Amino acid sequence: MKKDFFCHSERSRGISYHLLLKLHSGIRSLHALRLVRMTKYFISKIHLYHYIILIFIYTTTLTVASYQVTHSYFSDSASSTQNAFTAAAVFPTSTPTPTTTSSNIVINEVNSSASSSAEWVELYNPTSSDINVSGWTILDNYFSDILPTVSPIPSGGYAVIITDNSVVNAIPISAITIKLNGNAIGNGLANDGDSLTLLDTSSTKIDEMSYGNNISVFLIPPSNPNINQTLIRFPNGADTNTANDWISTSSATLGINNN
Ligand SMILES: [Ca+2]
Ligand SMILES: [Ca+2]
Ligand SMILES: [Ca+2]
Repeated sequence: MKKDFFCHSERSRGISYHLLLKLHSGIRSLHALRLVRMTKYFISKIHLYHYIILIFIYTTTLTVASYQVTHSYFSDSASSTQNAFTAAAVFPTSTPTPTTTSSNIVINEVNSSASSSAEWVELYNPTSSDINVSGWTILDNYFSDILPTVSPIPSGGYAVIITDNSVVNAIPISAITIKLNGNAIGNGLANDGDSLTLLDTSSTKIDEMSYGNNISVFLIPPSNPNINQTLIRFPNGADTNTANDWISTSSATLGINNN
């Protein structure tokens, strides 16, 4: 009995132990299952986090790239726009075209290389109005002469100042002949250099020039012309108030256009 009891007890304990093992195993299995589920859960969460992180990184990259592209675009656009504005702003202040035509009578051609009686000075009226030069004054480096009463120089027309019409006798009819009293323009136009100044009746300086070794008007004057040459404004009537307006020519254009 005791043995039976013992045996029973032993069997009961064996069964209990077996049951405990089963229970333990079940618990372990349950824990293992939970562990697997939790692991899967965390893995899934980790994947989700990875996805979120990747999406975040991707979105951030796109945003940065978009910003860079946008920034670059506006930067280029601004530059182009600025260039356009700069160019547009320059137009109104561009270098003005120099005044190449006088608004009054100009000394247009000078024959100084001849003897005094053969010398002449051509005047040109580049304006749109006739201009009366009667009573005006012509000066060289030494003397002055008053111009006699003559017909006005027509718009675009010419006049020639002379002293001896028997020597200078090829003035075209279209030009006004202005014959001075006396035998020279001033004290004569020196071949190596002289000056000429034209004043109106109010003694206002209308035009002036110098050539050769005379620097009273131009510090660097046009060279004195050779014998049988004249000095001309070229192009005809050019007037920038510099020696560049003047050249020598062997083809005199007495009383007509210098071109
Ligand atoms: Ca002379
Ligand atoms: Ca002189
Ligand atoms: Ca001429």
